[in-house]
Amino acid sequence: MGSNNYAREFPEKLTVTMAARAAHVLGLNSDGDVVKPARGLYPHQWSWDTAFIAIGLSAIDVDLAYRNLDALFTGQWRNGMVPHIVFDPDAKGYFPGPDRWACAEVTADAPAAPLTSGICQPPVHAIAALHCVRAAARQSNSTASAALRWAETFLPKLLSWHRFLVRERTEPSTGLVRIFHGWESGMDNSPRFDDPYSRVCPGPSLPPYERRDLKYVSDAAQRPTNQEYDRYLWLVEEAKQAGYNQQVLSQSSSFNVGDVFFTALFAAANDDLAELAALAGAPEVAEARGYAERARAAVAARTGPTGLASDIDLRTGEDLEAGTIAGFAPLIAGQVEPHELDRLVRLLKGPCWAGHPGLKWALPPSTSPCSAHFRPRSYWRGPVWPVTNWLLAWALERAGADQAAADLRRTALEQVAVEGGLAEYYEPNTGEVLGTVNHSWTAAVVLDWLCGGDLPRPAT
Ligand code: 2M8
Repeated sequence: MGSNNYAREFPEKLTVTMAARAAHVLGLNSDGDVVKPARGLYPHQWSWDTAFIAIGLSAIDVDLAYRNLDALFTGQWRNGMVPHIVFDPDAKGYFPGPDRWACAEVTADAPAAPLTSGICQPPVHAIAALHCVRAAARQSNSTASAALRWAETFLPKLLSWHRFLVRERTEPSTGLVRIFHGWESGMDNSPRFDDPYSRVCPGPSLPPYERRDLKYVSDAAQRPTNQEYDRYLWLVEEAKQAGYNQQVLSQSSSFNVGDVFFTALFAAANDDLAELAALAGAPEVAEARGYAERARAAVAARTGPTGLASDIDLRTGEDLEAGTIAGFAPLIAGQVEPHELDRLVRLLKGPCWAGHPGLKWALPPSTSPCSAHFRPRSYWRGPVWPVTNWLLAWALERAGADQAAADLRRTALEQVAVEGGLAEYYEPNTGEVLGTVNHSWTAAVVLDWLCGGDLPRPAT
């Protein structure tokens, strides 16, 4: 079992070439120790990207993995929030940059340095931290003890982040983590959010702006539309207006969604936080387990008769059923019953997902090809993302569905090997590389698949 088995199934030369290339891309996207998502398009440090980057780095340089996580958390807010972007003062060219967010001017919760954005992203950092500690434990006795020392320093930061999500973001009646911006989901323009976004109405006071992202992709159709960008920027204005106060935003934000995928990742991250706390001999094991159970229950309550879960628009109470990959939240949340696991695996491999006859590779697109919302070239509306393949394969393996996990990883690696590039996302019907071609989280998951170690199975 384990992700490094995969390398044994690939021709050695190809494995070495791909691993070297992945490591090269991480180097290419680094400024000093900090690995950014991509030169040009994403020149700052992103929150959940950093966690995946650390997972990849842990296979080759675990200290560098810790340094990336630590660097991200230098931007942690006083209320515990880990912002979705920590800005590099020397990197220009990304919009919206720190001036537009104006966080430190608007709230004392935000640090004055480094400057950050004012929203967050899925909390996968505890998953990354545990992954790094396990990688270090396999390497040598001295890396194992260094890992525990690092975990002791990182644990309070993780706890403060998770407590923020419980205190400030957990919606009491559903138990779901609420998000105030589609960017917080990480799946920016997913059709999951079309209905809530239709109720975001940019006013005349929206300051003018110039998009920078379109300079870095060959075809604007691969990115969100201008109308979507107006809404994204309007929500930034609303958040500033609320002084980034989470309680105010929960009343005032015109985008307020209970996000099942975010909540599922929060459940999984709390399981891993509990394990990290246990390893470090810290007293917060039960606290993290409690958060995990509550988040898992919230996802379960949103799971319909198909076995897939749906988000809820907390402004209107509307169920948001859009046939997206976020529906697999119950698999991500963990501890699924065997019959539910069977059903989820069948769905994932079935004709509306990885088994759809039109697909070039048997990999789940970000939106089901059976959905009316499926757009194969448009960002989170249809393309295949290696990073979501990693999450699903990881969750399958954790649930004991080893064969399904191995199939998903093998196909995902074949896609990257054959189509070329370490692309941000791939066109599902043709395999064409889309977005940026040297994307760090793609490189990171490839490195983990090829060089990462066995995952110890939790005791059942
Ligand atoms: C994408 O999002 C950013 C905004 O945060 C953008 O489009 O400018 C998403 O894919 C997000 O999930 C990812 O973290 C980020 C950097 O890779 O890019």
